[in-house]
Amino acid sequence: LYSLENAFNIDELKAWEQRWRRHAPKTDSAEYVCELKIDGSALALTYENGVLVRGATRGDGITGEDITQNVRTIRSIPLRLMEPPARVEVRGEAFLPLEVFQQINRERSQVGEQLFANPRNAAAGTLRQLDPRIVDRRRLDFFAYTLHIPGRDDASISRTQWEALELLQQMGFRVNPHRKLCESLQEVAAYYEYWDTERLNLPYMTDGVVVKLNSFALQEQLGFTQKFPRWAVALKY
Ligand code: 3BA
Repeated sequence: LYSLENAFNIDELKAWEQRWRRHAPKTDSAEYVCELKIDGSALALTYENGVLVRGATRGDGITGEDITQNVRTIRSIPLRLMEPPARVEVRGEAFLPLEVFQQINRERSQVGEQLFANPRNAAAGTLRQLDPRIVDRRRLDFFAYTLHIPGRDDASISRTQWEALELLQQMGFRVNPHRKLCESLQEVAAYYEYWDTERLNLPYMTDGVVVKLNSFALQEQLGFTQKFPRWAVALKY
């Protein structure tokens, strides 16, 4: 899995826009999809003939860790898909709702176990658990954000990230409802500022906004650096 380039303010967001535009100089207006950046563990799910056959974390970033049995306990991850292509890959973020995180730490303090520093560590620790029954009790949740069908041009499934998110939702995945399609960088900036305070009212932890160019054609034109896609940026709080 690729990682995301970080920006920490609107000036760095503008610099990111100037950089991607140098790689696609003929582009005038562009749409952006804003997604809340969920502070969890990135998961890659593989479905074969509609059946969930593998769930993996990023692990060391190269091989990934096979945690299929644990992933099967997450209620918002469908075990079967209706009318599926032969192979489907879905990526997203597994996370612990804040209330569950606090409950786990209360229980750990009662039995003298070391507390989890934050919900991300708790989610990652839970996914690495050897006993799926413990994972089951911890009520992990999952938001999907990438749909990929190997061997197929992604544009044959949907032409945009916005459509891909709708499709994931139709397939039965939980997709974060606070996504927004923006027509300008100014709208992206307003979304970022709005959620800076509003995110504190959400039942899960977020640490920024992920901004993605909506058009898959433009994404393909921009491609990747050694580490990240040029068509996305994490605007952090
Ligand atoms: N969107 C994390 N990467 C994300 C597909 C790209 C991406 C993320 C994202 C690369 C979130 C890096 C790890 C990774 C799948 C690679 C999000 C979030 N999009 N909404 C642009 O909510 N934390 N993380 N995950 N591929």
